[in-house]
Amino acid sequence: MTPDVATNKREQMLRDGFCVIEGILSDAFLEQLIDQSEDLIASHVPPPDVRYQGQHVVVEGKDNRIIQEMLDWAPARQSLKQMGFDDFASHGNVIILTKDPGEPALYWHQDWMQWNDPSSCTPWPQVIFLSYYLQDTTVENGCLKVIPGTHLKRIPLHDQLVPAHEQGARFVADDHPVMFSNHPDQVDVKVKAGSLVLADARVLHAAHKNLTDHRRTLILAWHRRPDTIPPYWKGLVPEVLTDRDEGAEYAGSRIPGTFLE
Ligand SMILES: O=C(O)CCC(=O)C(=O)O
Ligand SMILES: [Fe+2]
Repeated sequence: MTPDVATNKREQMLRDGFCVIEGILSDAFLEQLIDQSEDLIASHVPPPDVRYQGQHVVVEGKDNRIIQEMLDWAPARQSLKQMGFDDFASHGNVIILTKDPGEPALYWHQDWMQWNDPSSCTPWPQVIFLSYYLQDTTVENGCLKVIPGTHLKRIPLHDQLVPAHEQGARFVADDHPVMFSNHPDQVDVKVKAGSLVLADARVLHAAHKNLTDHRRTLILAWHRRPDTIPPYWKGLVPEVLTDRDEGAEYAGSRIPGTFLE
Protein backbone atom coordinates (compact mmCIF):
# COMPACT_ATOMS: atom_id res chain seq x y z
CA MET A 1 0.00 0.00 0.00
CA THR A 2 1.39 3.43 -0.84
CA PRO A 3 1.25 6.09 1.90
CA ASP A 4 -1.55 7.89 0.00
CA VAL A 5 -3.64 4.76 -0.23
CA ALA A 6 -3.08 4.10 3.48
CA THR A 7 -4.21 7.63 4.35
CA ASN A 8 -7.28 7.22 2.14
CA LYS A 9 -8.18 3.95 3.83
CA ARG A 10 -7.86 5.54 7.25
CA GLU A 11 -9.99 8.48 6.16
CA GLN A 12 -12.61 6.06 4.87
CA MET A 13 -12.58 4.22 8.22
CA LEU A 14 -13.13 7.48 10.06
CA ARG A 15 -15.77 8.84 7.66
CA ASP A 16 -17.66 5.70 6.56
CA GLY A 17 -16.82 3.27 9.37
CA PHE A 18 -15.33 0.60 7.12
CA CYS A 19 -12.80 -0.07 4.38
CA VAL A 20 -11.51 -2.96 2.27
CA ILE A 21 -7.90 -4.00 1.75
CA GLU A 22 -7.75 -6.33 -1.21
CA GLY A 23 -5.46 -9.30 -1.74
CA ILE A 24 -4.03 -9.33 1.77
CA LEU A 25 -3.73 -13.12 2.02
CA SER A 26 -1.34 -15.07 -0.18
CA ASP A 27 -2.99 -17.80 -2.28
CA ALA A 28 -1.14 -20.44 -0.27
CA PHE A 29 -2.26 -19.06 3.10
CA LEU A 30 -5.81 -18.58 1.83
CA GLU A 31 -5.84 -22.30 0.92
CA GLN A 32 -4.57 -23.17 4.41
CA LEU A 33 -7.27 -21.04 6.05
CA ILE A 34 -9.96 -22.63 3.89
CA ASP A 35 -8.78 -26.14 4.84
CA GLN A 36 -8.43 -25.20 8.50
CA SER A 37 -11.85 -23.55 8.70
CA GLU A 38 -13.48 -26.53 6.96
CA ASP A 39 -11.89 -28.88 9.52
CA LEU A 40 -13.02 -26.73 12.44
CA ILE A 41 -16.54 -26.41 11.03
CA ALA A 42 -16.77 -30.18 10.44
CA SER A 43 -16.25 -30.90 14.15
CA HIS A 44 -18.56 -28.10 15.35
CA VAL A 45 -22.28 -28.21 16.09
CA PRO A 46 -23.66 -24.67 15.77
CA PRO A 47 -26.20 -23.76 18.44
CA PRO A 48 -29.55 -22.91 16.83
CA ASP A 49 -29.58 -19.34 18.17
CA VAL A 50 -26.70 -18.20 15.95
CA ARG A 51 -28.32 -19.27 12.68
CA TYR A 52 -28.22 -15.76 11.25
CA GLN A 53 -24.44 -15.71 11.72
CA GLY A 54 -23.88 -19.29 10.49
CA GLN A 55 -21.53 -21.67 12.24
CA HIS A 56 -20.04 -19.19 14.71
CA VAL A 57 -16.96 -21.22 15.65
CA VAL A 58 -14.80 -19.41 18.23
CA VAL A 59 -11.11 -20.38 18.03
CA GLU A 60 -8.33 -19.21 20.33
CA GLY A 61 -5.06 -18.39 18.60
CA LYS A 62 -3.13 -20.15 21.37
CA ASP A 63 -4.94 -23.41 20.50
CA ASN A 64 -4.46 -23.22 16.75
CA ARG A 65 -1.22 -22.44 14.95
CA ILE A 66 -2.83 -21.40 11.67
CA ILE A 67 -5.33 -19.09 13.36
CA GLN A 68 -2.49 -17.49 15.35
CA GLU A 69 -0.60 -17.07 12.09
CA MET A 70 -3.63 -15.23 10.70
CA LEU A 71 -3.80 -12.96 13.77
CA ASP A 72 -0.11 -12.14 13.27
CA TRP A 73 -0.33 -11.95 9.45
CA ALA A 74 2.46 -9.56 8.54
CA PRO A 75 0.82 -7.91 5.49
CA ALA A 76 -2.25 -7.10 7.60
CA ARG A 77 -0.17 -5.77 10.50
CA GLN A 78 1.84 -3.74 7.99
CA SER A 79 -1.33 -2.26 6.49
CA LEU A 80 -2.66 -1.35 9.94
CA LYS A 81 0.67 0.27 10.71
CA GLN A 82 0.61 2.33 7.51
CA MET A 83 -2.89 3.49 8.39
CA GLY A 84 -1.78 4.58 11.87
CA PHE A 85 -3.73 1.66 13.37
CA ASP A 86 -0.74 -0.27 14.73
CA ASP A 87 -1.94 0.20 18.32
CA PHE A 88 -4.92 -2.10 17.66
CA ALA A 89 -4.36 -5.47 19.37
CA SER A 90 -6.43 -8.57 18.72
CA HIS A 91 -8.46 -10.20 21.49
CA GLY A 92 -6.45 -13.35 20.77
CA ASN A 93 -9.28 -15.25 19.13
CA VAL A 94 -11.40 -15.38 16.00
CA ILE A 95 -14.96 -16.25 15.06
CA ILE A 96 -15.52 -18.30 11.93
CA LEU A 97 -18.80 -17.15 10.42
CA THR A 98 -20.45 -18.86 7.51
CA LYS A 99 -23.44 -18.77 5.26
CA ASP A 100 -24.27 -22.17 3.89
CA PRO A 101 -26.39 -22.52 0.74
CA GLY A 102 -29.88 -21.22 1.40
CA GLU A 103 -29.05 -19.71 4.77
CA PRO A 104 -30.83 -16.53 5.82
CA ALA A 105 -29.58 -12.96 5.83
CA LEU A 106 -27.88 -11.46 8.86
CA TYR A 107 -29.96 -8.75 10.55
CA TRP A 108 -28.95 -5.09 10.77
CA HIS A 109 -26.89 -4.43 13.88
CA GLN A 110 -23.88 -2.70 15.30
CA ASP A 111 -21.46 -4.38 17.70
CA TRP A 112 -20.39 -1.57 20.06
CA MET A 113 -21.15 -2.67 23.60
CA GLN A 114 -20.21 0.46 25.57
CA TRP A 115 -22.92 2.96 24.69
CA ASN A 116 -22.95 4.34 28.27
CA ASP A 117 -19.29 5.25 27.95
CA PRO A 118 -18.31 8.67 26.53
CA SER A 119 -15.72 6.82 24.44
CA SER A 120 -18.71 6.00 22.21
CA CYS A 121 -18.07 9.48 20.77
CA THR A 122 -14.50 9.06 19.54
CA PRO A 123 -14.23 10.52 16.02
CA TRP A 124 -11.71 7.69 15.42
CA PRO A 125 -12.26 3.94 15.80
CA GLN A 126 -11.55 2.33 19.19
CA VAL A 127 -12.87 -1.18 18.50
CA ILE A 128 -12.75 -2.69 15.03
CA PHE A 129 -13.25 -6.06 13.42
CA LEU A 130 -10.93 -7.49 10.83
CA SER A 131 -12.81 -9.94 8.58
CA TYR A 132 -10.94 -12.16 6.16
CA TYR A 133 -13.26 -13.44 3.44
CA LEU A 134 -12.30 -16.87 2.14
CA GLN A 135 -14.45 -16.75 -1.00
CA ASP A 136 -15.38 -14.00 -3.43
CA THR A 137 -18.52 -12.38 -2.06
CA THR A 138 -21.52 -11.13 -4.01
CA VAL A 139 -25.06 -10.09 -3.20
CA GLU A 140 -26.11 -13.64 -4.23
CA ASN A 141 -23.84 -15.48 -1.77
CA GLY A 142 -24.39 -13.22 1.21
CA CYS A 143 -21.91 -10.36 1.11
CA LEU A 144 -21.70 -7.81 3.89
CA LYS A 145 -23.70 -4.60 3.61
CA VAL A 146 -22.92 -1.41 5.52
CA ILE A 147 -24.58 1.97 5.98
CA PRO A 148 -21.65 4.41 5.79
CA GLY A 149 -21.33 7.00 8.54
CA THR A 150 -23.75 5.33 10.97
CA HIS A 151 -20.94 4.79 13.49
CA LEU A 152 -21.10 8.52 14.25
CA LYS A 153 -24.57 9.61 13.14
CA ARG A 154 -27.95 8.30 14.23
CA ILE A 155 -30.41 7.41 11.49
CA PRO A 156 -34.06 6.37 11.95
CA LEU A 157 -33.09 2.69 11.58
CA HIS A 158 -31.10 2.85 14.85
CA ASP A 159 -34.32 3.39 16.76
CA GLN A 160 -36.24 0.65 14.97
CA LEU A 161 -33.78 -2.19 15.51
CA VAL A 162 -34.01 -5.07 17.93
CA PRO A 163 -30.66 -4.96 19.82
CA ALA A 164 -27.94 -7.15 18.35
CA HIS A 165 -27.21 -10.79 18.86
CA GLU A 166 -27.87 -12.31 22.31
CA GLN A 167 -29.78 -9.15 23.27
CA GLY A 168 -32.67 -10.01 20.97
CA ALA A 169 -31.80 -10.05 17.27
CA ARG A 170 -30.90 -13.76 17.29
CA PHE A 171 -34.51 -14.57 18.12
CA VAL A 172 -36.38 -12.49 15.51
CA ALA A 173 -38.33 -14.12 12.67
CA ASP A 174 -36.46 -14.34 9.36
CA ASP A 175 -39.08 -12.17 7.67
CA HIS A 176 -38.74 -9.31 10.17
CA PRO A 177 -39.59 -6.24 8.08
CA VAL A 178 -36.96 -3.94 9.62
CA MET A 179 -34.12 -6.24 10.66
CA PHE A 180 -33.76 -7.71 7.17
CA SER A 181 -34.72 -4.65 5.17
CA ASN A 182 -32.77 -3.00 2.41
CA HIS A 183 -31.74 0.56 3.09
CA PRO A 184 -31.35 3.25 0.40
CA ASP A 185 -27.89 4.20 1.72
CA GLN A 186 -26.52 0.68 2.12
CA VAL A 187 -23.31 -0.30 0.36
CA ASP A 188 -22.87 -3.93 -0.69
CA VAL A 189 -19.30 -4.84 0.24
CA LYS A 190 -18.43 -7.29 -2.55
CA VAL A 191 -14.86 -8.52 -2.17
CA LYS A 192 -12.41 -10.99 -3.68
CA ALA A 193 -11.34 -14.04 -1.67
CA GLY A 194 -8.33 -13.18 0.46
CA SER A 195 -9.46 -9.60 1.10
CA LEU A 196 -9.67 -7.97 4.48
CA VAL A 197 -12.64 -5.88 5.55
CA LEU A 198 -12.06 -3.50 8.46
CA ALA A 199 -15.06 -2.02 10.23
CA ASP A 200 -15.78 0.14 13.25
CA ALA A 201 -17.83 -1.78 15.85
CA ARG A 202 -20.35 1.10 15.85
CA VAL A 203 -21.27 1.03 12.16
CA LEU A 204 -24.60 -0.48 11.11
CA HIS A 205 -24.04 -3.62 9.07
CA ALA A 206 -25.82 -6.77 7.93
CA ALA A 207 -25.33 -9.49 5.32
CA HIS A 208 -27.39 -10.78 2.43
CA LYS A 209 -28.85 -14.30 2.17
CA ASN A 210 -26.85 -17.01 0.48
CA LEU A 211 -28.81 -17.99 -2.61
CA THR A 212 -25.94 -20.00 -4.17
CA ASP A 213 -24.88 -23.64 -3.82
CA HIS A 214 -21.61 -22.80 -2.03
CA ARG A 215 -20.65 -21.95 1.51
CA ARG A 216 -19.44 -18.38 2.15
CA THR A 217 -16.97 -18.16 5.05
CA LEU A 218 -15.24 -15.34 6.83
CA ILE A 219 -12.88 -15.28 9.78
CA LEU A 220 -13.47 -12.31 12.04
CA ALA A 221 -11.06 -10.99 14.66
CA TRP A 222 -11.96 -8.23 17.14
CA HIS A 223 -9.27 -5.63 17.81
CA ARG A 224 -9.12 -2.80 20.32
CA ARG A 225 -6.77 0.12 20.92
CA PRO A 226 -5.95 1.97 24.18
CA ASP A 227 -8.17 4.83 25.41
CA THR A 228 -5.86 7.52 24.08
CA ILE A 229 -5.97 10.07 21.27
CA PRO A 230 -4.37 8.42 18.24
CA PRO A 231 -1.22 10.18 16.98
CA TYR A 232 -2.77 10.80 13.52
CA TRP A 233 -5.74 12.72 14.97
CA LYS A 234 -5.29 16.46 14.39
CA GLY A 235 -8.92 17.52 14.78
CA LEU A 236 -10.84 18.69 17.81
CA VAL A 237 -11.38 16.24 20.61
CA PRO A 238 -15.02 16.25 21.76
CA GLU A 239 -15.50 17.67 25.25
CA VAL A 240 -17.25 14.52 26.46
CA LEU A 241 -13.98 12.72 25.82
CA THR A 242 -11.69 15.20 27.52
CA ASP A 243 -14.11 15.20 30.48
CA ARG A 244 -14.36 11.41 30.58
CA ASP A 245 -13.70 9.92 34.01
CA GLU A 246 -11.08 7.27 33.37
CA GLY A 247 -11.65 5.60 36.69
CA ALA A 248 -15.41 5.28 36.21
CA GLU A 249 -17.14 1.98 35.53
CA TYR A 250 -19.51 2.33 32.59
CA ALA A 251 -22.10 -0.43 32.51
CA GLY A 252 -22.09 -2.22 29.16
CA SER A 253 -24.91 -1.50 26.71
CA ARG A 254 -25.56 -2.43 23.11
CA ILE A 255 -28.22 0.26 22.74
CA PRO A 256 -27.05 3.67 21.46
CA GLY A 257 -28.12 6.37 23.89
CA THR A 258 -27.31 10.06 24.11
CA PHE A 259 -23.73 9.50 22.90
CA LEU A 260 -24.99 8.81 19.38
CA GLU A 261 -26.24 12.08 17.94
O1 LIG B 1 -21.57 -12.39 8.20
C1 LIG B 1 -21.06 -11.28 8.02
O2 LIG B 1 -20.68 -10.91 6.88
C2 LIG B 1 -20.88 -10.30 9.15
C3 LIG B 1 -20.93 -10.91 10.51
C4 LIG B 1 -21.17 -9.96 11.63
O3 LIG B 1 -21.21 -8.79 11.45
C5 LIG B 1 -21.40 -10.47 13.00
O4 LIG B 1 -21.51 -11.68 13.16
O5 LIG B 1 -21.49 -9.64 13.97
FE1 LIG C 1 -21.38 -7.64 13.31
